[in-house]
Amino acid sequence: MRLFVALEIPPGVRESLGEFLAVLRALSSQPRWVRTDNLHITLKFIGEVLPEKLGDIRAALSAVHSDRAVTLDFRGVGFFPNEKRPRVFWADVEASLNLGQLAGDIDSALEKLGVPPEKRPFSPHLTLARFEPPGLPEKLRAVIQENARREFGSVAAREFHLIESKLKPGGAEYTTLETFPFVVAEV
Ligand code: 2AM
Repeated sequence: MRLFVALEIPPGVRESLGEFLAVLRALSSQPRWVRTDNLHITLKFIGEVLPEKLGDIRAALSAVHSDRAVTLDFRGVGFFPNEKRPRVFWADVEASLNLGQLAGDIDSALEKLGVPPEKRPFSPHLTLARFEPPGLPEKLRAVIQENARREFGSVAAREFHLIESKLKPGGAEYTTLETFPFVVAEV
């Protein structure tokens, strides 16, 4: 089974991102737009694991905590690796410092179970579309530039989720397997 750990986004943020994506989708079908229901912030991509490992993964994740909620501000959009030959179009996430700590703790907890650790520093983002092949359709350039600092809302997150991803011809299908409240003692 293919697994990852993610934060969900609240309905208000999902709606405002959905409105923006509907405008872009109407202009061009070219990048693979992420379905609004599927938007999430990945904290750790686990990848393929044997179902027998699930119990250990759940136990490891339930031991990861933070002393306060993670605050997230969704503001602005951009491209990875750059606007010239983009592969990913994302919404920027400005997060409280404990988010990086949380992602690092999840990474370390899973490494003990044999999940390969991240090599790159954690960079929170919300993937909105994937370009295959890389390259921004001209029709989208101006409208994306006009919305480069668009606000989508904010949230205080107190739980993360273990999600199974099933790759289907129509796009990935996600199922939440377990939700982990991570705040132990809020100050
Ligand atoms: P992304 O948002 O940056 O595309 C499920 O596939 C989630 O895991 C996606 O949101 C994706 O992040 C993330 N992910 C991270 N590394 C991945 C990898 N090597 N293959 C597939 N997904 C990956």
